This record gives sequence, C-alpha cells and structure tokens, in this order.
Amino acid sequence: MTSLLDHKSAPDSGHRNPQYTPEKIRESADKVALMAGYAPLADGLGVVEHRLSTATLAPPSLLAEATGHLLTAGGKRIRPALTLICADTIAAGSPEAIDAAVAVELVHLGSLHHDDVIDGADTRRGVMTVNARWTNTIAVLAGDFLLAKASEIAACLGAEPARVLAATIGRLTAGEMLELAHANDTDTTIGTYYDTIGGKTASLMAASCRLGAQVAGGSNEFVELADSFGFELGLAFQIVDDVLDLVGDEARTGKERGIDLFEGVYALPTLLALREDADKTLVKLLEQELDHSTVKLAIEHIISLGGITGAVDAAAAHLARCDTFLHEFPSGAPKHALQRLSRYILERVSTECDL
Ligand code: GRG
Repeated sequence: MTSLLDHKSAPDSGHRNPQYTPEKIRESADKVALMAGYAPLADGLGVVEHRLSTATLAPPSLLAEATGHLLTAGGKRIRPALTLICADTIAAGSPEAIDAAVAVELVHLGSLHHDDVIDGADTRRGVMTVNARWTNTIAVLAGDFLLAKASEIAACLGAEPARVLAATIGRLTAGEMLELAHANDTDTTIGTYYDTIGGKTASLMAASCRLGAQVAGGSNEFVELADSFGFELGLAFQIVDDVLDLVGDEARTGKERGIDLFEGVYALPTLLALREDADKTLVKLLEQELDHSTVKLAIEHIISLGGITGAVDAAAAHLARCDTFLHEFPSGAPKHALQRLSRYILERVSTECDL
C-alpha cells in the first residue's frame, strides 16, 4: 500500500523549502489537530506541511524565499484541516485528500499575497508581508506561482476537482472586487456584505470541505452537505474576523484595530450599527478623513449601536446552521472534530476580544 508520504500525484522535487524545519512542520500540524481534538489530523497535516514545503521550492531562489516567507510564518491551517477531516468522514487516510488539502492551502496562501498588495499591508502572521519585505511585484508573482501550483495539483486529481478549484479562485476574486466596489459606501446593504464574504472567504472553506468529501469517494449527497457546512462555517469565520478587526485585543490578533474602517470597508458590525444610527453620528464620523482618534470613536459608536452584539449573534446563527448540516454527517471522530472546529470559531470572540 502507498504511504501518505510516498503518494505524489503532482510533480514534486522531494526537496524542502529551506525556510521549513521539521520542527516547524510538526508545530503547524499539531496546533489545529489539538484544537479539533482529533489526533489523526496531526499526521495528515504533517504530510500536508511537507508537501507545502516542497511545492514552494522552485528556482530562482527568490521565488522559493518569497513563497516560503508567509508559509513558514504560521497560519492556522483551517482549510486543509477541513479537507482532511471531511475526507476522513468517508475513508480515513486518503492520499488524494492530502493533494486536495495542499491545493486549498496554496490557494489561500496565494490569495493572502494578493490581498496584502491590495491593502498595502505591512504585517501578516506576525511577520512583514512579502510586499513590504520585497516589492508588490514580487508578492504578486509569488501569489501567482502558488495559484499555479494549486491548479497543477488539482488537475492531477481530475477534471472535477480542477473545476471546483478554478471556480473557487474566480469566486474569491469576485468577492474581493465586490468589496472594493463598495469601499467607503455607507449605504452598502447586508445582502452585498454576504455576497462579498460568501465569495472572498466562505467559497474556499466550502471548496475545502467539498474536495475532501469528493476525493475520498463520498456520495453526491454527502459532497453537497460538506459544501454547505463549509460555506456556513466560512460566513461565521469571516463575521468573527470582522468583529475582531474592530474589538480584537491587538496583542492577541497581532493587528491594529479598525483597519477595515481606515480602508473604507464596512463589514457586518458597522452595517448593523449604521441601520440604528438615527442621528447620523456614525455616518458623519465615517465620512470624515479618519485618524486614530476618529476610528476609536467610530468603534465606540458601533459598539453602543449594537453592531458587535448583532454580528456575534449572526455568526452564532451561521454556526447553528453548521450544526444542522453536521447532524446529517455519519457519526464518529471526524464529525466531533468538525463540531470542535466550529465551536472554536465563536470562542475566538471571547479569547481574542477585549470588550
Ligand atoms: C487570485 C486567489 C486569488 C485571489 C485574489 C485578494 C483576493 C482576490 C481575495 C482575498 C481573499 C481573502 C484574503 C479573504 C480573507 C479571508 C480571511 C479571513 C483570511 C484569514 O484567514 P485565516 O485567519 O489566516 O485562516 P491564517 O493566517 O490563519 O491562514
């Protein structure tokens, strides 16, 4: 029988990106397995980390350095974890699930490179972004390379996984474009917000679950169920991320508060608060040239107008929908792991917020 480490359906040099140490590989793999309370995940993710380290090793050395930079800086590895757990629900230890997990994390990583260029971000995962450390051009090219690698791996899995991944990259891009199209627009509707996060975040979580279920041989019904679970999880994940942007403890999130407001991105907490802003105080604040004190004031208004509690309630409602989908999953350890992961999403509000 082929071992997970031996299985290589896409071309792979077998050499590791030098920025990766075996300790780093283990550390990344163990973290999410512990969070999910699902020990088999650590082995699968260890193999995924190894494959990520080889997929980012390509000449010239600048390419390997740039692609390895964010990859080795950490990251929660939630998307590959979802792929592996959904696959394990059907058949434990599927080598194809490893490929799919590598592909989704590479798409995620590629999108982060592009996102940091779009936002002009300086730090990510506690280190300098690739655009800040090198240049925008290098960050875009590194992101392109990661997307190409993901596509190559998905193509080796077959036409349907390749189609799913390509369609997802399109949805990520469209979601990001929709966000840009509504920047600084205080009339943005809640529907537009959901279309945005459905595209830029939930679509990849849905694809992560879908591909795991599919490559492990799940029925069409189960593949759709896994997709629906991942999509709802992704909506909740992004809403919590948007809450943390406003009220997260900076030491714990590693990010300054209110970056979205500075960028004119009005997420669910702000949009819910704007609906209650009868005297237009919040609108007037947001329409000013913002500095640190006006952003702080805007956040206080968003809190007092119920934007944070409303958004947290919305995230909880999406997680409740996750539970109804999970109810239909076959019983067993993978199902419990998915329940733990979805609970962790809401727990971030209490562990990373300073309210
Ligand atoms: C060409 C694929 C591609 C994308 C271009 C830039 C862009 C369009 C889309 C941006 C998508 C994006 C970055 C959405 C935000 C999703 C999000 C919440 C990211 C943070 O995810 P975590 O918390 O990050 O899982 P870690 O660092 O833990 O991996």
